[in-house]
Amino acid sequence: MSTEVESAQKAPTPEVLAEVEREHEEELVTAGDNLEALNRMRSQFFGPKGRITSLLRSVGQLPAEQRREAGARTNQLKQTLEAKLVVRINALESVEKEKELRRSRLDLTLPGRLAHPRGALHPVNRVIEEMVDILTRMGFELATGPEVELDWYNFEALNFPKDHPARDMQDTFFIASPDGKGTLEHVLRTHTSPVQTRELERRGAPLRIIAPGRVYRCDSDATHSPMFHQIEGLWVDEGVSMAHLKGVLTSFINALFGERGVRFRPSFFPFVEPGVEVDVGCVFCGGTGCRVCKHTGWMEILGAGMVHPKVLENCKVDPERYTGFAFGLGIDRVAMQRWGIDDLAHLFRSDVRFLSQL
Ligand code: 2U9
Repeated sequence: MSTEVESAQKAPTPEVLAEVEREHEEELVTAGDNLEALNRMRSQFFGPKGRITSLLRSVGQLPAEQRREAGARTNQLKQTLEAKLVVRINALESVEKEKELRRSRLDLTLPGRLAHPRGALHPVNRVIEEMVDILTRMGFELATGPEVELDWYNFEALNFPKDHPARDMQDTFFIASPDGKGTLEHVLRTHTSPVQTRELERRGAPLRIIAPGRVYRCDSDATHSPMFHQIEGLWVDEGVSMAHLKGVLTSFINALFGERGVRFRPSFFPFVEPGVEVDVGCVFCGGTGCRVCKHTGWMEILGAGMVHPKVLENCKVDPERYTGFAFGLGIDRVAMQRWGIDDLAHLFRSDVRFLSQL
């Protein structure tokens, strides 16, 4: 390939123009479909320092009588050669553009790239749904209530004595009254029992309800969280007895854990009389004894009892006519047992890496 300087010094004689044309032809063949090479050629021949541009400039150096013809010839050649080049460049550019359009064409039928991965119910909600499903099939209705409660519905109506440890600041979150005075009248509910005291007072007997939900206690370690979940049940009607309590709870536990044995032990809660604690045959060892059940073969699962007559009275239900039983259990503990979770906090961290393993 000859340099720009070399041709700049030549005058545009027919021989020089023929040589330039031949070179242009050769380089056009060499460049082929290479767009970059063709563009380079364009500036080498027709750019400000290009060979044809230099030839045009050198027309002025020719004797006056030759200038006109040499100028016309050179211009004619410039137009012919540049047109050839531009046609090729344009054709290649439109092929490239077409290719690019094909590459970037929008397919509106494709699923969105930012589609959210499918989620799943939280393990606690899965257990709640399962329990609610079992109990509603037994005729219990779902009830809900406030999480900020009055002392009356959370403690007093349930026969908690004034000096009961649960009423201590160490155990319960007390909420300041709107005037800022510490009247100790509002608490974060420590169990879902106030849902039942409210419903019993509002709707009276007969009543068969369950109350799942969040509850709050001043407690925090590997097995206790300041917020956890409970489900409670209450059945009040004429003639409800301990036999109903045992029958309903045995069916409930069998449906939840499979038939592995149920055991009732006497216990005490201020809102029931008599009170019981209910165990299920250990789900880990099947009853032979292991570390989880502390080698007893049993796992404590819920508390229950016949509703204390004083509680019925506090809820404006006649204890001479009606009797009832109630039960309560922690939902998080059941979820921990079911999926072998060793730290309660895992349930409340909302870490998808953990939750998606369940
Ligand atoms: C009314 C009358 C009685 C609800 C009951 C229990 C027994 C019980 C604990 C289990 C583990 C709470 O999560 S836990 O710490 N609950 O043992 N709860 S009877 O008794 C009621 C409720 C409402 C009107």
